[in-house]
Amino acid sequence: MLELYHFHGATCGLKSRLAIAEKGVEFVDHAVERGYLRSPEYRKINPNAVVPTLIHDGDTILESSCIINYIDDAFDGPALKPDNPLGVAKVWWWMKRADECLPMIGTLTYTVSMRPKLLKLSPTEREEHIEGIPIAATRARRRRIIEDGFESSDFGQSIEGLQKMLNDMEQALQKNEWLVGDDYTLADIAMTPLVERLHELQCGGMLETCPAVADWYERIQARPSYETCLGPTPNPEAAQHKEAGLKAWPEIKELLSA
Ligand SMILES: N[C@@H](CCC(=O)N[C@@H](CS)C(=O)NCC(=O)O)C(=O)O
Repeated sequence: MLELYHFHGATCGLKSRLAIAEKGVEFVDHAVERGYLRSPEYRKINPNAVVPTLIHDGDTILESSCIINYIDDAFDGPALKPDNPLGVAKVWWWMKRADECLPMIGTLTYTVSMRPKLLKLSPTEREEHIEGIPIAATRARRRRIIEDGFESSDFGQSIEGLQKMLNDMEQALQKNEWLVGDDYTLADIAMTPLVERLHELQCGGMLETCPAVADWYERIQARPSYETCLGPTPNPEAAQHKEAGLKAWPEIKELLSA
């Protein structure tokens, strides 16, 4: 039995669900609430209190890149990696890149959309929220985001890093239809939720200089896996992201042109 723990609105959760949908694998969908991630019950299976968590016949697999690679290797269905070592290395390069960019998209999401809610908590509740984050680096970053908002050094660095990510994608997609050649691979899956979140946060303007990425994103949206994952269960935080993103865009645009 294959089981996936995720929450709707989690970028890494979407990554795993896209891989499952592309392979056409049956799974038990444990869509949980964010709050559940910190429960002792969940922390027994994922001590980092994050999603995704994949459980296959009782074995637990953590980390979204390891999860999508495992799904590709363990199940029948279309291959999501090339059949040659160089192609596989290129796919891993993008998966590593997606992992590096995740804290940046998290910083953007929290600064723009989640921070206003967190600032409404009482000082004790806010402290509980921060101290409840098991990973020290994430905890420290969350504290800076809440305290300094758009002024945090994390924010500027993340915008710069995400624009660099889009520029790298643009270079690859000027040459090929998909990130690694002519076939859709795990590289495309890994990058999809990051570009999806930029759109949710109304940062589509960042793609103005990246026409090939914009075209790629249209091809991504036309795939049945996109509809399977986001059609019936769109991100419940999408409206909040949109409203907050529209307000934040002038600030982001200024940072980009600095
Ligand atoms: N490196 C981990 C990162 C996992 C991660 O940070 N997941 C986020 C969602 S994308 C999460 O669960 N955050 C908990 C929260 O927002 O409370 C992976 O790739 O699986």
